[in-house]
Amino acid sequence: MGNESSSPVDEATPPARLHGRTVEAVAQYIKEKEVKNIVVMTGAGISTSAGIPDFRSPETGLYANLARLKLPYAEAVFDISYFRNNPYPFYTLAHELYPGRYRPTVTHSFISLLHKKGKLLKLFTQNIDCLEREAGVPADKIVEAHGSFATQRCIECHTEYPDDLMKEMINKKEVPHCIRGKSCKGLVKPDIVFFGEALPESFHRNRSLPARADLAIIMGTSLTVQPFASLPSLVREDTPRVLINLERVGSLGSRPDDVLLLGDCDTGVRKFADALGWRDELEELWENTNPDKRERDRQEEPLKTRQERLDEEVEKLTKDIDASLKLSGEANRRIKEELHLEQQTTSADTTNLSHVYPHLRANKSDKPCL
Ligand code: CNA
Repeated sequence: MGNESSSPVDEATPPARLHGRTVEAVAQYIKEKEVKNIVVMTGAGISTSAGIPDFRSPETGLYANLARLKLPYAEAVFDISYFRNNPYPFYTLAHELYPGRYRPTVTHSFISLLHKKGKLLKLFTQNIDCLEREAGVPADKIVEAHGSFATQRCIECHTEYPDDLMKEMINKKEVPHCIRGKSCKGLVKPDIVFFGEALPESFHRNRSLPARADLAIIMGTSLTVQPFASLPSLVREDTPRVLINLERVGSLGSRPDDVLLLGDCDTGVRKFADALGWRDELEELWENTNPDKRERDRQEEPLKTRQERLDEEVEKLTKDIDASLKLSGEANRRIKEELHLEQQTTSADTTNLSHVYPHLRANKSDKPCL
């Protein structure tokens, strides 16, 4: 399986599962077969439109722009041996890549929508930017194959380093050291997998999932970093695979049910959503990640709450008044009855209440009773 041919499938070969090698045919397959187990595999290309450069795109990629960090070779920025001697280039980059500075792309929202629709089996991402979480994909649906900025620890004694301190250090562009003090002065590094480090245990634990998928979607990756790059080949031969990427990569396009959507991811997922009839939902979900909208919602919320509180207050007061009017009506009735009784009894009767409620006697309508 891992060594499949990468030459494109003959155009004349008909697909086995799909009605055609188009995104519309994939949408039809999802609906007709009620597909629920979609595995998504992603890389840096899904975050480039958020403003985070990928590694390998010529001119715009990170590797093409690392000259300012004066590295001996571009990959050194993520090399653990190099980091031990010189952590500054990594921390310069970390300052730029740190989560919280970027908005998820519509492609991240598309993955989130797959989850909302109950169709996402697992997302395997090589990205460290945490934008999938930001877009609403739950952590238990994500395998961060190359780790992420979510946690960090000392590279010597592995003591965890607090999140708030890390954020502070990255913002100040300072290099954090182990919090154990004199006993360990090790460098602290986010739990991002560097070259020369093992992949997280969750990657290995979930590695069998592509074989269980009934559809695989591969987006924004050059599929050059192993072992991640071999994941698409673990998808069963008769399971459709969709590639949404600027270029053809890996063995995608070599099987009869491979569909290639070559171009940018955001355009690709919009086309996919159109074919599925999910476009409005997708745009709405993405709009919810817009910080301007979040800010507007935040500003409107207290106003709404104030208005709601006012409405509730008015409603409560109305009920109280109604209740007390009803009560006083009943009380008045009782009093009137007692006063009426009083009239009929002798003035020496000790049960008479006219001395207690003199105002009732003054009441015009009550006059006949007096
Ligand atoms: P890569 O090797 O840089 O490849 C990116 C791929 O995406 C290429 O094939 C590009 O043609 C393609 N691409 C770029 N922009 C778009 C776009 N808008 N639409 C469609 N396709 C596009 O990146 P990989 O993820 O394959 O390499 C694995 C590395 C990259 C992992 O170790 C990551 O940690 C690392 N990385 C992550 C981030 C991030 O978290 N956002 C950023 C940069 C690098």
